Amino acid sequence: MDFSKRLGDWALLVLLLVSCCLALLNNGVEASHNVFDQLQSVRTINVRKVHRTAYHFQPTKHWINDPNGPMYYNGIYHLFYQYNPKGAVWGNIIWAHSVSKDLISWKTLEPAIYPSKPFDKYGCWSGSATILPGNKPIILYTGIIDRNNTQVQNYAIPANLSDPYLRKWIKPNNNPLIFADRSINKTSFRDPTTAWLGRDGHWRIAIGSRRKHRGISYLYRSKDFIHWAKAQHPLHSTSGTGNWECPDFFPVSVSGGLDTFVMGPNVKHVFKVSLDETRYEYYTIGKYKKDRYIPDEEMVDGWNGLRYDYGNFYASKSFYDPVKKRRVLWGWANESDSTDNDVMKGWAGIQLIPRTIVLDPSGKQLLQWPIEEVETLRKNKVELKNIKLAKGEKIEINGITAAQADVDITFSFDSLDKAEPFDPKWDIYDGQKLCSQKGSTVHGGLGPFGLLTLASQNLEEYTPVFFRVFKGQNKHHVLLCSDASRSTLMDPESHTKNGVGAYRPSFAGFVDIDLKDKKLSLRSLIDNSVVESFGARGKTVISSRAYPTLAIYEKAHLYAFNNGDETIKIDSLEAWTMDKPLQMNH
Ligand code: DQQ
Repeated sequence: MDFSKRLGDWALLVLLLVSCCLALLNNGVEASHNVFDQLQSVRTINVRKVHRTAYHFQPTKHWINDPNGPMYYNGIYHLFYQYNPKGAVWGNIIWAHSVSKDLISWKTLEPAIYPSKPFDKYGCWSGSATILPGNKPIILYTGIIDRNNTQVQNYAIPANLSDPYLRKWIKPNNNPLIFADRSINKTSFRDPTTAWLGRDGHWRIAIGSRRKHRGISYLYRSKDFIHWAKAQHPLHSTSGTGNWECPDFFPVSVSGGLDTFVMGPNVKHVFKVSLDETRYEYYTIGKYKKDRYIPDEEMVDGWNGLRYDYGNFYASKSFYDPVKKRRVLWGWANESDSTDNDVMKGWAGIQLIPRTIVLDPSGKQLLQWPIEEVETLRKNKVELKNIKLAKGEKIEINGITAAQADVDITFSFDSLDKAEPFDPKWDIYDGQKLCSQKGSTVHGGLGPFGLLTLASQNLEEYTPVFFRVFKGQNKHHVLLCSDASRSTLMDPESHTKNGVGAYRPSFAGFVDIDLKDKKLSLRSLIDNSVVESFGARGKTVISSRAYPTLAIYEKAHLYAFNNGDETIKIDSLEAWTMDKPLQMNH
C-alpha cells in the first residue's frame, strides 16, 4: 500500500470518528435521516462491487433514498429519486432521474431538479408527479428555503414535452406554490402526493406533517394547480404517531389498479404514511368522503397498523400505470450495514422491485406481487415436486446462482395438530420480538420451515425466511420471519442501530390466512445483499438486507428446511437464476 493511500485511510478514519461524535451530539438540521455533515461530500474513489445488486435499481455510486415522482409518460416509465451526488450518506439532496421502457432496464439521465433558486436553495426533497389533462406532467416537491429547515411546496414542469425522456425540468419563478400557514409546523411540512381531481373540477393534494405528536396529512385544493388553499380539515390525522412523511393516497379494487381520481362502487381507498420516528410505514383501507379519509372500523390506525413490508422498506410511493392498468408501488431499502461501511463501499440504498397492488377479496388488506416484467430476467429454471422434509432435514436447491435468484415454493402439511400454543402474553403485533426468540434453529411443532437464503456451505452465514404456525384461542397464527441476525460474519460486535452501527433484525409479520388447505407459499427475490420475500401470494411481505462474507456470488447456497415436528412437503418449487438487466436500449 503506498503512503498516500495510507494517509487517505487515516484521514477517512479521523473523519468517521469526528462525524460519529457529531451524530451522537445530534448536530445537524432536523431531517429524517442521520445527518453526518462531515461525510456528505466524501468523494468515492473505489466503488466496492461485492454486495451490489444485479437486478435491483441502484445508481453506480453514492447515496439514494426515497423514490420520487414515479410516472408513465408516452411509452416511458420515469423514476426520480433522492440522491446525494457527492457522497454515500444522506446530504446534498437532488432529484436524480432515470427512465425505462419496462421498469427493469434503466437509463440514467441528468439530474432533473436540484437546488438553484431561493425556494429550494437548501434542498429538493420528496414529491410526486401528476399528469394534467392534455397529457402534461407536472411535479410537486418540497423545497428547503433556509438553514432552519423551513419547508415549502414547489412545482416543476418539463422544458420540452416532445423530448421523449423529459430530460430538462423548469422550476418557474412563481414558486413556491404553498407556504406553511401559522398553524402548521414549517419544519414538518413535506412530501406532496400525486394530485387527484374531484368531481367539482378542483385538484387535491395531501402533505405530510404533525402537530406535536399527532401525525397529520393536510389537504390542499386548487382550481388551476397554481393557487392552493388549505382545506378546513386535514385529509386524515392520528394521535400518537409522530411526524408523517411521504403520505400516499389512492383508490384500490379487487380486480386491478385504478387511476388516482377514481371513485365509486367497489372502490376503497388506501392511506399510507411513513413514520419519521420509527422509520417504518403503515397503511389503512377505508372510505374517502367529503374530502376526509375514514379508515374502516376493523383497521388499526397507528403504530400497529398493517404494513406493506415488515422489513427494510420506507418512503414508498405508488403510481398508476395506464398501459397495464395497474397500481405500482416503489419502496426504498436503506443499507443495514454501518455508516462507516457505506462510506468505504461508496454507495448506499436501493429501490426494491416495483410491486403491483390490489385489494384482497376480504377487503381487509392489500396483496402485493413483484411486477411481471421481473420474470423476463429468469433463466436456468429448476423444479422440485413432492419432497418430504422431516424434522431437522434440509435440501439444497442446486442448478441456479443462489446469490441472484427468484424462488417460488409451496409447502403443505397433513395436520395442524402439532402447532405450538400461542402464549396470550405475546404481543400479536410484535412478530419481530417473537422471531428473535424463536429463530430458524429453535425447534417447533408446525415450523419453522422455509428457505435458508444467502447461505455459506457450512452455514456460518445465512438469512432464513420461514413460517412458524401457532395455535391461538380461536384461530391459528402464522408468523413469517426474515432473520438477518446470522447473515454475516462481518463486524459481529456491531449489532445495534445507533446511526452508525450495523442493524441485523429478525424481521417478522403475521400472515392473515386461514389454513384450510394446509398450504403456505413463499416467493423470495434474492439479489446479493437483499432478500425480498412474499408470503401467501403477497399477503405479508418482508425485505431484509444482508452482507455475507462467505456466501457471495457462486459461493452462495440456497436450501429449503424444516425444523418442526410435523413433516412438511414441498408440493412444488420453481427457482431461477436472475440475469442482470441490460442498459435500456434507445
Ligand atoms: N426523505 C426526504 C423527505 C422525506 C424523507 C428527504 C423520507 O422529503 O420526508 O430526503 O425518507
